[in-house]
Amino acid sequence: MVNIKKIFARQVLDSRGIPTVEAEVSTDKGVFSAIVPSGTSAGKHEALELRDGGKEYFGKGVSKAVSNVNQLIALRLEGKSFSSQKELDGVLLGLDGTQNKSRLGANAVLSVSMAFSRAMAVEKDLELFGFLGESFGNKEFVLPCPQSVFISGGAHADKSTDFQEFMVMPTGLKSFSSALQCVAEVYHRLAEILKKKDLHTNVGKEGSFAPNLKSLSLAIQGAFAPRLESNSMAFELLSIAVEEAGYSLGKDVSFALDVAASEFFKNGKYVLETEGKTLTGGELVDMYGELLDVFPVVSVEDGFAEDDFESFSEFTKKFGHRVQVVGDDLLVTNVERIKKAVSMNSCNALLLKPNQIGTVSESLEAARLAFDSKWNVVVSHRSGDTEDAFIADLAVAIGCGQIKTGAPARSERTAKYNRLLRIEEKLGGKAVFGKNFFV
Ligand code: 2PG
Ligand code: MG
Repeated sequence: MVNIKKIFARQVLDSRGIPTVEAEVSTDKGVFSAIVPSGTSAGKHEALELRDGGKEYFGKGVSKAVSNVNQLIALRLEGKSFSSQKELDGVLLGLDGTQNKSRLGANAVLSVSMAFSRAMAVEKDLELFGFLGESFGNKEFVLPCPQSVFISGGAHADKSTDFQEFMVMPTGLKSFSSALQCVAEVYHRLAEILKKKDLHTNVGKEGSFAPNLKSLSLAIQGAFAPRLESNSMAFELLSIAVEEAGYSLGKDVSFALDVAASEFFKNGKYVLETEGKTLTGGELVDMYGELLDVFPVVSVEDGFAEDDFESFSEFTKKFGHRVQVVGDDLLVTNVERIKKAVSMNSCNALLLKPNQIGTVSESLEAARLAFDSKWNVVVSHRSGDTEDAFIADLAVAIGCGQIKTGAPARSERTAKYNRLLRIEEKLGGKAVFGKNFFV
């Protein structure tokens, strides 16, 4: 039982310099805080992130969400006792009373929900992952395999490629720490390769490189791919980096892709500006098929636009037996949309982002539904993230075996990796790595 003495929120900045909400829940055992992340290529079906509008911070301030915590939520929760996450979240949901958290703001609600998880964990003398695992009904903790983004494009990097994230997954490594070492070594090797080719090594929102690959990719012959254009060029560079760093491509290291295709879906077609192509959903399915034949891609996220369930289904039907098909903007961590995708066989994996839905309990419910549907789950950060490493514990707690949390660079990204190193240490010999991560 947690007795809430005080609730307080303030406006702080996320990693992009954009305001977000930090909440503190005070109990007899201390003060427990949490900070909410925020997306750039956010899905239109996500719960509402309440922003102030007006002049300050170009309309991006969150003072209304902060005062909703300090007034409405505090009034309702202070002096009350709660015995579970579900009970607390149920009260928050009742207080908001809308479908998409538009009264209080999902950012206001989630900040308190996450801070409460930390308070409950300490109350029960558990680590955060222990408490979340208990709430989820999971006893086997699993250290997740990173989906670490090395090259960014799309809305995350001024459209240097059409696809948004080219990621490395050290699927063949045996422990989290060795996987992280591999990720870091390949990342630095990639920087050297880019420099040699006179490409930029400045990093984008998630710590990944954002070279302009159009300049390199005039349909040249690659060492791996017969004909390279800007999007496949990114994988070509990753392949070279993996091998030069001394890892075996396809064995130690595989690739993952977040296309974020809603960003280039125009009038019913997919417009690949950097390649000068306009494709139908079916043609894009075939383009992914060609990439899968050449590169060891094991996961494709948001390959199609956020309401194009049909193209997702076509892709899953053709390639779902050999690749993880992940829904992010398509599903927005929302059980109703997951149910629809399950019934249409549109995906075989859920990208889990607590701020898309707004409470810890609903995030756990979404994960439960995905697992019950024999899907995989990937816990994910946002492009606007913070020093809060909550998702590291969440990934371990639900035992999904995968986490997407950016490059091994920039502190808001390494905060999660470093927390996972500490959890690995705490679990000692019991630390299972990367299980459950593939179809
Ligand atoms: C995504 C995320 C995280 P954003 O599309 O998966 O990489 O981006 O937070 O901008 O939605
Ligand atoms: Mg995505």
